[in-house]
Amino acid sequence: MAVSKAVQGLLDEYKRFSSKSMIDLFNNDSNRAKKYTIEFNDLVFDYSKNRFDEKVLDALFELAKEHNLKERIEDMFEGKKINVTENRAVLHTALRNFSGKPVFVDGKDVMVDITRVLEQMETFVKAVHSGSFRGATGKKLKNIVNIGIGGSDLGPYMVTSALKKYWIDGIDCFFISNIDGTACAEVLNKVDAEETLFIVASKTFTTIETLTNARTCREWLVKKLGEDAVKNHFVALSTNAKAVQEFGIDTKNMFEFWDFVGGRYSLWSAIGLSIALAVGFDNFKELLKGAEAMDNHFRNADFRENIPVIQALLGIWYNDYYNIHRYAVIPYDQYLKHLPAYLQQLDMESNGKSVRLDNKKITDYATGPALFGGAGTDVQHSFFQLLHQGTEPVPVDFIIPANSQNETGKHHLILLANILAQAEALMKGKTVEEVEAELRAQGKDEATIEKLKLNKSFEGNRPSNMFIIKKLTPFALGMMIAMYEHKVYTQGVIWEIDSFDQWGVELGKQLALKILPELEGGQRQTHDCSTEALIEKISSMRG
Ligand code: G6Q
Repeated sequence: MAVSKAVQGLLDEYKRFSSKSMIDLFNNDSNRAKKYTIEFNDLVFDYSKNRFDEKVLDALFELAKEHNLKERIEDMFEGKKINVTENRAVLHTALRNFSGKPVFVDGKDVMVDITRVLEQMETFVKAVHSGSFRGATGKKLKNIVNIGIGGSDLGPYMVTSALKKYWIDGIDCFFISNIDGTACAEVLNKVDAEETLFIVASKTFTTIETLTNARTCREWLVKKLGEDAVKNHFVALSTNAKAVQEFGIDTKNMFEFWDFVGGRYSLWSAIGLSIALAVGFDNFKELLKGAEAMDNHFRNADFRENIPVIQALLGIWYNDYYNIHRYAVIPYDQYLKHLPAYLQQLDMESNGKSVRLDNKKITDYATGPALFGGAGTDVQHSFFQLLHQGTEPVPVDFIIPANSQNETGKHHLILLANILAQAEALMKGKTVEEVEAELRAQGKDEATIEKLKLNKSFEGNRPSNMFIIKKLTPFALGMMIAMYEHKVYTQGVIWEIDSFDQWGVELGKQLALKILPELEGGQRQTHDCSTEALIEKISSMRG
């Protein structure tokens, strides 16, 4: 099949370059680390431990050019309807636009509504914290329970956990997402109704998990405090005022957002209310400001200095040319332990697509890689074996703050030493000769050396990015999340897919709606014989 000029350029580069080892690149260029490190607002991005040289990078920038990346970035910021299958603009960037400049969608400046809701959020957050908005029995509201799922849960959950150190005194935060009744029960067992604020977070206000959980919480509250208490204990975050009203939440207790905010891009909108309640409005604003700083960087920095663009292009290089279809994100920070789960949705729901923008099925290249991860050093003791010695390399994003929020003895220095050591080990590896020499020096006999030398060697040449922030502040976190958002978009542009729809989640929902009445004892429907047998088995097991 004919390939474009830029793709051919990269195929040629792959042929020329792929057998080269990073260690040689470092040995031949003492300036490599400096050359391939970008510093931006106390964020250091060292991408030197990746498998590329200047010519590869040039070829990747050619690819970006061929896909009109610069114009496509502008399209997003300017509110063009780049979510083509849903015919929507994509303007999470407008939610953190403090420039004073308008942003238009269909001739309307969306900043007017955005500013209004932000002010509404500020007023409400301050009222809860000061106690001027109280529970029905007059007690201050100190338990915040966010009821939402997917984009209406993962962002606020990750951010509130990441910013635990900034939580307002006396406030506690809980998240109910799963339809599994356990999720609800576990939270309701912990909170006192009189002091609890339920936030029903649902863009559509039709999501079965969220509405079922919200109804259960509502019934629980009404049983304890009466129907009239709902107005003091329930607020809604949604685009759907009618459904909010039907549910029984007064729309003056509703915080609005809009179709141009995608679920997984919504933590910057009213969906971030739980964040603002947890850390205070000023810190929420700092989070937005960090994201805005990254937006400006993404929009204006030359691609050679552009963190999300370089991050994305290196990902493309591995995915499309090395055929590595997975990557790992390892934050070395306990507070960031939910970041990989959040990024899983951001990346995999955005770029796990197989239809192009021109409506053609993708048959000759792979799109979004699978993402996994967890907090270091914990995961060093679980899946790092595969990272070091598995048959295929896994590119890694390492993330760490230089300063801990809980400096305790040598803990943070040990953490820092570990992250640096892991990146170095992945890159350098350990040759069979080195292992032999080491074993010999330990006095091992030749038979033992022969038995162990392959097992104890590391082929190395395994790529990683290193992100270091000065400290995990709301601003730094905002920058990093926005960085990943823009990386994902950049890759979507190169793969020519719509990174902002999610049709792939629909089929399972439809089938669940068909199966539910069957499990309730209704008439059996036709399925494949496995599903039919399983329905039968489960029904009999439940008696
Ligand atoms: C994200 C998706 C999805 C969505 C949830 C919840 O981009 O659209 O994860 O956020 O399905 O949807 P609601 O907010 O409408 O309940």
